[in-house]
Amino acid sequence: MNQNRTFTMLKPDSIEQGNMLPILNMIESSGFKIIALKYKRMSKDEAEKFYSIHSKKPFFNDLINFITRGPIIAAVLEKKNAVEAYRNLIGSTDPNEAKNGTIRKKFARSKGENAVHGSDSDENAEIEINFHFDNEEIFN
Ligand code: 3AN
Repeated sequence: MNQNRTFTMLKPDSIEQGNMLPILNMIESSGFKIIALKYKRMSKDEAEKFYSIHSKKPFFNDLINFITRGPIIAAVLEKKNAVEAYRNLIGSTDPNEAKNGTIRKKFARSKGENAVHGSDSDENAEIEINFHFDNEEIFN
């Protein structure tokens, strides 16, 4: 398993609020190399597959409606211990609990609309990378 890669998604709220470049800038200036990048809108079908782990949660419908309401940026990031390093950079799911200096503290408005996604394990990073990218779309 590749411990040096993670997957991120800039969610529709980030794009709507004009935070695409500031967030990508924070990612790069924190030492992550962006080795794949895609601007796309997820279909409901894709979103339900991507978030299938949450399908029984009470917020599932809201999550699917939110994530499909506009385009997202999908990216593969490279850094040593990428998953943990990126979870530290994005901060807690709830922006009220996120530490100063994190992406969610700066850009997220709520637990539902929380600016970015970051993989939570090496195993899920591989699954999420493969979900959004073909091998030839990744540059490293
Ligand atoms: P994280 O994105 O920090 O890994 P998860 O995996 O617990 O958090 O949740 C996945 C996504 O589901 C979150 N990014 C958020 O958008 C949404 N979510 C989680 N908990 C809630 C909640 N209580 N209410 C609304 N949306 C939620």
